[in-house]
Amino acid sequence: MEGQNMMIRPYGDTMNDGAIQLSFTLPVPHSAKADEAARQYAKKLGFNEVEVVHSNPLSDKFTFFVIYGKTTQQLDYDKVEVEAIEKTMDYYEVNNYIEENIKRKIVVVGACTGTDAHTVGIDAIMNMKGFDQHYGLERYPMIEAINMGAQITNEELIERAVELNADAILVSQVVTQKEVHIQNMTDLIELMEAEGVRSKMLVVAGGPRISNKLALELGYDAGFGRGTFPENVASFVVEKMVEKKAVSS
Ligand code: B12
Repeated sequence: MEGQNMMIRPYGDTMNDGAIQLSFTLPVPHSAKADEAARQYAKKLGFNEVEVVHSNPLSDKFTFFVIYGKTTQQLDYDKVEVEAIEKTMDYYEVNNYIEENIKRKIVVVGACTGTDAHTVGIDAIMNMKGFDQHYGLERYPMIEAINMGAQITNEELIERAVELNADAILVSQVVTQKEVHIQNMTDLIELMEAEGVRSKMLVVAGGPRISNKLALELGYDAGFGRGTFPENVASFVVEKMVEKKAVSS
């Protein structure tokens, strides 16, 4: 603590020493010169007391480095604001909530869309066996969960959701190279709007680089990032359904 506000800086060996470990790859062969280039580059980034603690050739033209350095930058923690969905019910509470408030099974259709082949994220949310001891949506007695897998086109996902009269669509986007996720996520919403189905179901996105803020900006109802558990998204969906019903009735 400094003054009134809580100023923070990374912690390494001693409080507020600003010690950071970073890693990067340079497009040069592994050599003493490459190590020195990595050290100088980290200094250019503003780090002090820079040490190259590990370097390894990735190929004959690329080298990977692990660097230790110290920063003097600090942040006022009290001024940090976040748009994340933190409140959540557990597995049992979600099922009870659906029974009491929706009084029927809800239908959720999920997929990892576009050319993205990463199934593990959407499986963690939907698979019966779950993830990290948290049951996936397929396990919930009050949820009919359909996991379409990966490399599903937006058209296929919408078609399936409409066919099943889904309450919510879950979209996973893991690859973000060249902002491909933004394009793909935007296309989904535009297609749904063009087909007149956007207002009929909730649309939720997730992935390691998806934030709630980004998802809202792109026209989604919510976005979930790294470390999400199935009950986080289940809680959001069922509460939002009830909230929307209350507004429309
Ligand atoms: C396993 C893996 C693969 C496997 C995937 C196997 C499979 N069946 O899924 C294979 C080998 C096929 C693969 C391929 C590729 N991969 Co890959 N892969 C990974 C790796 C190592 C782990 C991903 C993973 O499974 N994480 C575990 C899950 C549980 O975490 P998660 O996806 O974040 O999901 C959680 C949350 O994000 C969230 N979530 C995710 N989706 C959703 C959806 C909803 C609705 C909600 C609510 C929440 C949610 O909840 C989940 C649980 O908490 C990562 C690196 C890493 N360590 O993350 C790279 C990584 C994702 N891959 C990467 C790349 C580049 C590729 C390739 C393009 C490589 C290539 N040049 O061929 C190809 C992609 C091909 C393609 N067409 O998509 C990059 C992506 C970079 C980027 N930002 O775009 C990463 C980050 C590696 C890297 N550092 O470069 N990959």
